Amino acid sequence: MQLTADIQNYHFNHILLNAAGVMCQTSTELDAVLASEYTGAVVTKSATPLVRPGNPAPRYYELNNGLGTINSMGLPNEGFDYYMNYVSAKETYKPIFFSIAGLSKQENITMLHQLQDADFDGLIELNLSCPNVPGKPQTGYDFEATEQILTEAFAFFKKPLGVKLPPYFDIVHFDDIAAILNKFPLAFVNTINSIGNGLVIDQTTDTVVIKPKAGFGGIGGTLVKATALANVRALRDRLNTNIKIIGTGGVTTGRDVYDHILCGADLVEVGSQLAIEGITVFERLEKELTEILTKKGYHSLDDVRGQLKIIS
Ligand code: RRO
Repeated sequence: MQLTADIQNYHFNHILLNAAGVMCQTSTELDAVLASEYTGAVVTKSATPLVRPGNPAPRYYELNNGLGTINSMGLPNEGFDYYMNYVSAKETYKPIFFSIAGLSKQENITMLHQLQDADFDGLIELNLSCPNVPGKPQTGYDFEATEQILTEAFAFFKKPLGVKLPPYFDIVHFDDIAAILNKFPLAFVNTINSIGNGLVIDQTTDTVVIKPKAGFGGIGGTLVKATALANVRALRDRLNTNIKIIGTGGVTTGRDVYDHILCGADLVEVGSQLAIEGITVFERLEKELTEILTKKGYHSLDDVRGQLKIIS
């Protein structure tokens, strides 16, 4: 079974990879994702210009019964130069996504200039949707700011650039964000980041489960699958066909991967379940996906991608 995908000139031998933030902060973790036989690529932890420790602990919590996760990591990362050194030294046939999340437009533009000038030949993911830095709203919910940063970026940036988006919840917001994104030669759109500012309560102690922001944090895992699928589907329907879609959110089984592809995803990322299960999740998910495709008599993902049926 061929489980492959392409974004511009980049070929992916497998469609699964980590979601930014999970198993990708250190070179050891990045190496582990690249070394898995079942990943098609790796994405780095979103970088800021300088190293950041992130928010105080506890800042990550797994809900009971595999429902999902809440996090308020607060962008802990080793700093832009660390990831630049990593990708520059790395010899791998797998594409690398270099994720950046500056705390201001200027920080993002500065990092994009550095990426433009470097001999890094992978893809770049501009994270417009971190929900967890106190005092910093998610750019992806500010349509004017989103258009502004993309206008400034594409004035000079020539490498394959995509954006990581927050989830949208209203049809008019799908329409509006797609209209903006379609103005730019984006290589891909990654949807969704965690659902921002959820709240989880410990029933024994009546206390929030994470410390930052009085317990508010980004929700991932099974709880967000329906929202993730809706965003993949809505954006696939609205975006130019040359903008590829990375589906992220709620992937814990091969069926979840299949559903993302049905909605139009080209690649599928695993966040919470990778954190919970570890690197072997990729093998399990690919095997479960292959079983579903075989049972249905499909030979390629092209038979499935975007083929979601609706009730007439
Ligand atoms: O580091 C984080 O708190 C974080 C980031 Br940058 C993000 O984009 N999404 C998320 O759930 N957590």
